[in-house]
Amino acid sequence: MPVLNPDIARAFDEIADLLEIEDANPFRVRAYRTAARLVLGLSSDLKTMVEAGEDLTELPGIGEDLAKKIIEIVTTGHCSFLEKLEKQTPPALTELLKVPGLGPKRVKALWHELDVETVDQLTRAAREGRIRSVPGFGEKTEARILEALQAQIAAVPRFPIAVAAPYAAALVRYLQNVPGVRRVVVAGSFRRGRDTVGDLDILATVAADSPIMERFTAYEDVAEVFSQGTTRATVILRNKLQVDLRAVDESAYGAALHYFTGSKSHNIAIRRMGQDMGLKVNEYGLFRGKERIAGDTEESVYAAVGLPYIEPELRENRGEIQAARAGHLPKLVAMGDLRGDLHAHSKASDGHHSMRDMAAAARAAGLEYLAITEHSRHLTIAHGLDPVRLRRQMDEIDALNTELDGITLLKGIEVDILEDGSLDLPDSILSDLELVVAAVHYRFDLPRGKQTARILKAMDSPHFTILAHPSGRLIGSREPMDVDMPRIIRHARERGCFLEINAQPERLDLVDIHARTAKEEGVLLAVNSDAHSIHDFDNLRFGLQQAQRGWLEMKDVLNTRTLKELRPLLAATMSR
Ligand code: DGT
Ligand code: CA
Ligand code: CA
Repeated sequence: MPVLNPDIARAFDEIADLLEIEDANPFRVRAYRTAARLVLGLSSDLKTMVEAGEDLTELPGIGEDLAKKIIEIVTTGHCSFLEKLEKQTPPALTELLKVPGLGPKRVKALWHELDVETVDQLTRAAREGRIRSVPGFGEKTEARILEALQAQIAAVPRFPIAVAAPYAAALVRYLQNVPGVRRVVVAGSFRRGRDTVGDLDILATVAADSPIMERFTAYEDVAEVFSQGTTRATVILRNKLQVDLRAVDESAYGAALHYFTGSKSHNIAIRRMGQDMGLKVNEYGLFRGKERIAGDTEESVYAAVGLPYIEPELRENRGEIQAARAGHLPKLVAMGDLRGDLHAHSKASDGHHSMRDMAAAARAAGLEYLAITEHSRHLTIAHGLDPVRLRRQMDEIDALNTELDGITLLKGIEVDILEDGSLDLPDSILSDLELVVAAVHYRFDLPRGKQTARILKAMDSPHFTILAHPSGRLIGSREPMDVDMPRIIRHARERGCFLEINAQPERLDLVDIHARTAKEEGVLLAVNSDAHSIHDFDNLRFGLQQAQRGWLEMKDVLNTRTLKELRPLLAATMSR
C-alpha cells in the first residue's frame, strides 16, 4: 500500500487544523504546519527512508514525536493521533473549513462563542447578525461570509435525488436505443447518492459514428440546448434540470466513469496519488508516458494506484482513500439486507391505503415486517389517533396478522414530541405497543438549547424506540432544527434507543455525516420509508443510499435484523 509524502503532509495539516480548532498550544500547531510544508518539499520518499532505517530526526523540523508519527503513517497507512482528534471534533466543523474565508481560527471562534457547528447554523447566525459580535469578525466579515454562503445556496437550484431519478431513468432508456450506443450510465453526484443533485452527468460509450449527440439534443423533454459538440453536450430539460452528456470510446469506460462520478475532491486525491507514482490520470485512462496502463474499468483505475475498489457513495474525500489503503473500507449495507420497515401510515391517519394494502406492498418490496405508526392526536390535520382509536387499531392489527402471509405487521405509533418534551399519548397506552416512533412536528424554531433539551427529554420517556426524521429538515423548504445532533446521538446510545434515516425524498434525514457519527457512537439506525401510500416503499433505496454515504454496514442498520432478532431489541426500548 503506497503511502506518499503528500499523504503525510495532508495528515499533518489536518492535525494542525484540528489542534487549532481545539485551542491547542500555538507552537504545537506551528510545528505540524512546518512539518507538512517540509514533507511536501522533500525530494526523497519518506516511506523508502523509513524502510531503509534512516534517522528521520536528522531532517530539519522533525523531532522524535513527528518521526514516530511518520513511521506509523508509512507502515500502517493511518495516524492514530489524527483519528483521535477527529473523534473529538464535531464532524461538520471540517465542512465549515471549506466555507470561503473561514480558517481554523475563525471556525474555532464561531464554535466557542456561538456554538456554530454546521453550515446551517452558520447561515442562521450570519442572517441574524450574531457573527459581527464575535471578537475578530465585525460587520464586514459577517457580510462576506453571508455572501459566500448565499452564493453557494443561490448558485443553481438543486433537485432532490428522488425527483431527478425518473428523469434520469427515462433519458437513459432513450439513449440506450440510439444506434452505436453501448453503455449509458448516470455518473456525478447522482451516482454518489447525494441527497440533491445540481445536474445530471450522463456517460455513454459509443461507436465512432453514433448519432448520440444529435439524438440527445432532439430528446422531446429538452427545453434548451446549451452547447453541443461531437463528444459532449449540455441541455436543460423542461423542468429546468440540466443534463451533461459525455460520449467516450468503450476502452475509456472505467476512467471516464471514475472521472465523471467524482467527487471532484476525491478525483483530485486519486490523480495526485497517480502523479506521485509517475502516472497521468484523466478521463481517458491512466498513462505511464504514452502507454495506457489502465482505464477500461473503474477497478483498474483504483488498482493502478494501489487501491481496492471504492463504492461511489464513499467518494467524497472524507477518509475513504485512507481507509481503502489501510484495508478498512466498510462493507456497505445493501438494499437486499433490509428485512422490514419501521415507519408507515395507513388511511387511519394521513396515509392513502388500508393496512392490508400497505402490508401487501411491503411484502412485494421484499420486506418481512412493517410497523404501522400513525400520527398521534396532537397532529389533528393528519387525523392523529387518540387512545381509543389506537386501541381499536391494535386489535385490527392482531386480527390482520392471523390472515397475512409472508409479512407481519408491528403495532406502533408516530407519537408527537410536545413542546415540553413529553409525548402526546399516555404511558398506559404506549406500553401496549411494540415500538414507539417519536417525532417533532411543530415549533421547529426553538433555540438550540431548548430544542435539544426537548428531544433529550422525550428520549428519556419510558417508551421510546426511534427518533424519526431527527433534524426536521425539508429539502428546499425548511432548514434543519437548530439542535446539538452529536449530543442527541450520544444520548441515544446511553438510552439504548435508535435514530431514523427517513427515506422520504424531501427529508433524507438523518443526513450522511450524522449517520456516520451515529455509527461511530454505536447507535443503530432504522432506514424507514415513512410510507403514506403503497408506492412509497420505492423510496427506501434513497434512504439506503444515505446510509451508505454514512459508511453504514449491515450490522449498523436496525431493520436488517430478522423479526426474531428485532423483537427483543424493540422490547428493550419499551420498558424503562
Ligand atoms: P452536482 O452536479 O453539483 O450535484 O455535483 P457533481 O459532483 O455531479 O459535479 P459536476 O456535475 O460539476 O461534475 C461531475 C463530475 O465531474 C464531478 O463529480 C467530478 C468531475 N469533475 C468536474 N470538474 C472537475 C475538475 O475540475 N477536476 C476533476 N478532477 N474532476 C472534475
Ligand atoms: Ca452533476
Ligand atoms: Ca455536470
